[in-house]
Amino acid sequence: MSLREVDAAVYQAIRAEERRQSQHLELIASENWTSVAVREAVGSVMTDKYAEGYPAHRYYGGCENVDTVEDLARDRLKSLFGAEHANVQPHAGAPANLAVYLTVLKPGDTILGLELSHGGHLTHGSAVSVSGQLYNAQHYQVDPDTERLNMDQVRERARQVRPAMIIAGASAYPRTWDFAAFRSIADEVGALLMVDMAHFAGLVAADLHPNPVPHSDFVTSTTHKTLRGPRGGFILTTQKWAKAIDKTVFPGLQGGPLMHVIAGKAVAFHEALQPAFRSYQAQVLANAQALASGLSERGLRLVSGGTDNHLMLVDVKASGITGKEAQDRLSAVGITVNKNAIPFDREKPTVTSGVRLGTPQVTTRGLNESDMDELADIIAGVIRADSGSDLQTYQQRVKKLTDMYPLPGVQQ
Ligand code: DSN
Repeated sequence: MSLREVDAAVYQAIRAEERRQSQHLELIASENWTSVAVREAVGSVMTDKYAEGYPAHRYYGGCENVDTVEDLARDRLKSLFGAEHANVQPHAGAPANLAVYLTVLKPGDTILGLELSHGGHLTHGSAVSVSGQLYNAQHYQVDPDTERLNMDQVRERARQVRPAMIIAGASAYPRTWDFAAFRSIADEVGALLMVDMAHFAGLVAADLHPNPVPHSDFVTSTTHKTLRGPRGGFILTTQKWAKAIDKTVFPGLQGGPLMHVIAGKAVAFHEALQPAFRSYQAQVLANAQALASGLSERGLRLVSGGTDNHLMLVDVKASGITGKEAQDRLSAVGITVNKNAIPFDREKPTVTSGVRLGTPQVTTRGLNESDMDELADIIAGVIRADSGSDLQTYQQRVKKLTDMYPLPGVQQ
C-alpha cells in the first residue's frame, strides 16, 4: 500500500513541505535540493539492513550489498578530497565532530575554535554543547575593524591558551579560510588541527575553495549543504588516525550505520565528481557575488563588506530592525532565511541583529546573476519597508521567480 493510503496525515505533510519548498525561495545557507537519484537511494530498502561494523568486517550476515555502497561512498569521497581515509558513518556533523574529539582528547583538554557569535558552530566549544562541557573551550574572534579573521590574532590567542586542538570552520563566516596558516599555528603550539568544512565542502570538491585535507589531522563535514547530498556527516583523516577514528564512530559512539543514507551519500559523491558539479558551484559563487553587490548597492551593510563563498551576513540593525523581524518579514513574502548573530551582536541569539543568506539552493533551482539583482531589490525593499506596510507586490515578484524556476523533479 502506498504512503497516501497507509498514512494520509504524513503523506499530506510531505506534499505540503514539497509545495512550501517549491513556492518559497530558500536562502538558508546550509540547505539545498537533492537530486531525484539521491532521494531514491535514501528511500530504498537499504534502510532495512543492520550492518554494524565496516565493509567486510560486519557483525551481521547479508551485508554484501551494503558493503558495495559503503565502499563506493568511501572511495568516491577519498578521491573527491584527496584524503587517505574516510568514514562515512556519522549520522550528522555533530557526531562527526564529537567522534574526532573523543578519539584524541581527554576531558578537560583545551580546544580553540571560532566564537559562536562570530560565525562559529555550537559543536566547536559552545557552553550549551557537550564540546564546551567536556573540554576547556577557548575561542578566537574576528577582527573588530575588518570582521575577518586576522591570523596574527589567532596565533596570539593560541599562544595564550596552548590548545590540544585547534578547530577551523564555521556556520556563518563569509570569507576564505587560510588552512596553511592554521597548520603553522597548530604546529607552533603543539596542537592537532581539525577543520569542519560543512558549509563550503561543495566549493572544495569543485576546487573553488582551498582544500583543508593536506593541512589537517581531521576534516569533518555534513553532506547536505553545498555538497548537495542527503542529511548526514563524514570524517576524513590520515592513515595514522584511521583505525582509531573508525573505532570511535563504531562501536564507540554509534550503532548500526544508516545504510540508506550512506547509499544517498555515495550517489551525491558520484554527482560531485562530474564536471557539471563544478559549473554548479561556480554559479553558486557568481550568484553570491551578485546578491552581495545588489544588496550593498541598495545600501545594506554586509558583515566584512561582502563574501568570498556561498553565504553572506546582512547587518539589518543598521537598517533599523532586528534579525528576527527581518526573518519574519522575508518569510511573509516567500523568502526563507535565518536570523543570525553578527560579530559583537548585542541582541539575544533568539533575536539577533542579522540575517544569513546563501545561494546553494536557489542556484540548484536555476536562478542566475540577473535574478540575484531582482532578489536583492526585493530583500532590500522588504527590510526597509515601514512596519505595517503592504508587502503584497514583493510577494508577487517572488512568485514570478518561483514560477519561472520550478524545483527539478517537482510536479507543480
Ligand atoms: N545548522 C547548520 C547551519 O545552519 O549552518 C550548522 O550545523
